[in-house]
Amino acid sequence: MKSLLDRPAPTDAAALTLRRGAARVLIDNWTGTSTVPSRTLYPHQWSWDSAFIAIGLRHLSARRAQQELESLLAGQWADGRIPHIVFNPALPYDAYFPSPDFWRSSAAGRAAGAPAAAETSGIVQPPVHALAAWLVHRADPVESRRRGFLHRVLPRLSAWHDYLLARRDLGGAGLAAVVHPWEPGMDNSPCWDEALRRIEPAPPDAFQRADLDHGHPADRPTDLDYGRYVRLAADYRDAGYDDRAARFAFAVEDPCFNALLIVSERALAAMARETGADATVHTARAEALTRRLVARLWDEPAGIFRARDLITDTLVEESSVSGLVPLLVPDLPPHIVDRLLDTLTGPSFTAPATGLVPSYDLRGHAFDAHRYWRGPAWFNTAWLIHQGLHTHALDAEATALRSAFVTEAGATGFAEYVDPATGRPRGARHFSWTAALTLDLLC
Ligand code: 9WN
Repeated sequence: MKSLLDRPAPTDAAALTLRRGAARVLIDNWTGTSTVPSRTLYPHQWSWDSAFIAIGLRHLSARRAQQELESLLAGQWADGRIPHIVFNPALPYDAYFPSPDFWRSSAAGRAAGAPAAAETSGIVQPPVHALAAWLVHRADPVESRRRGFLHRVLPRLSAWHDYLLARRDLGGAGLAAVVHPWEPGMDNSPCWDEALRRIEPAPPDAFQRADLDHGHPADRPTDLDYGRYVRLAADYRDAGYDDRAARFAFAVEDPCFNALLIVSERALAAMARETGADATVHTARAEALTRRLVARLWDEPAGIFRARDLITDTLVEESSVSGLVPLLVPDLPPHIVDRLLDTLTGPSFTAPATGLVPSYDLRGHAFDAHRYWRGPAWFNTAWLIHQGLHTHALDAEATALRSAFVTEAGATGFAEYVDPATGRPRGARHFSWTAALTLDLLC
């Protein structure tokens, strides 16, 4: 983490222009209390987006970065979950689907502790928040202490992790499970295809997509995917978002999600030490989670971490960028780091034209260069892998990835994702986490 704070300021004119462009995106996408991922496609507040955005915002205003995280935490449920969307009440319901009248959090989620004052979704996203909070604190410790930032967020972030480790340990082996493809943040990854085939889709006339008003159909999940997303979310809602009562038809242990939990537990330990609280519980959790991640999700012959489908209790034989993100974990066995590096730099994940990391195996049977999480290269996962490379002192590889990131982010107008073979932008432009993480790499 220290390396994030030690980088030299940009020195040349191109970097300064890029920095200004990235700052402009974050200013334009700021609503007054938080930042939308995109003014068109995603006009509310998203959970892991806000964490990545805060990591970049801290270079513009530590105060605003704190606000970004605290506004998200205002939507936290009493059971500890941080919902994946906090809705902006000023927007009409047709601005995004599924809208508040689908999730009905304040009514359907009342027993699970949904807030009465805000409408949110009922599912979660990867736990990047504690890592983000610690980096935000480190950016301006004086301002952070003055506002009591860590004292305010530490109990909430601890409750969030407690929720994941207690209520979401659906496999009973000490890892957190996701119960909807939106939860790992990689909606239509081929990793979920087999599990989703078991789900009866909601009928097409039961819902109206809003994403196709702003996104190209070839870049987005299909209608069949949406039918299944709707079915799973509606079933969870109808069970009162109660993790003990719900009968999950989709339950997966995802490597990226759990790697982020480990790194965020380590961040909680750092925050606890800083505030004079007990850090040992978080350190012990991070160590135990690391052992379980390796025991349950490492695929030695494949040289990558894999998702575990808890309904069949088998590893999913698809290679996605999620399986490379555990490079972030500092105390991985050295031979696993070596194998991950081989996989990252091998033919499945080396996109020569861009130098970015595709979201799915370039040689995989389901690879699609345009369709969302089925091949395009994303900037948040590139940033995570960049951090992982530095964590293991793979500085030359980290520098190469950083340079590819900054070049492509600038050339594409801060695109949501790019075709890894051509570098052409796909999805939304002026996308907040792309801009925020560019700023972070430039500062
Ligand atoms: C559903 C906001 C989010 C990201 C996810 C990305 C996409 C939403 C959607 O956009 O998901 O949550 O409507 O497709 O997959 O990672 O957080 O940027």
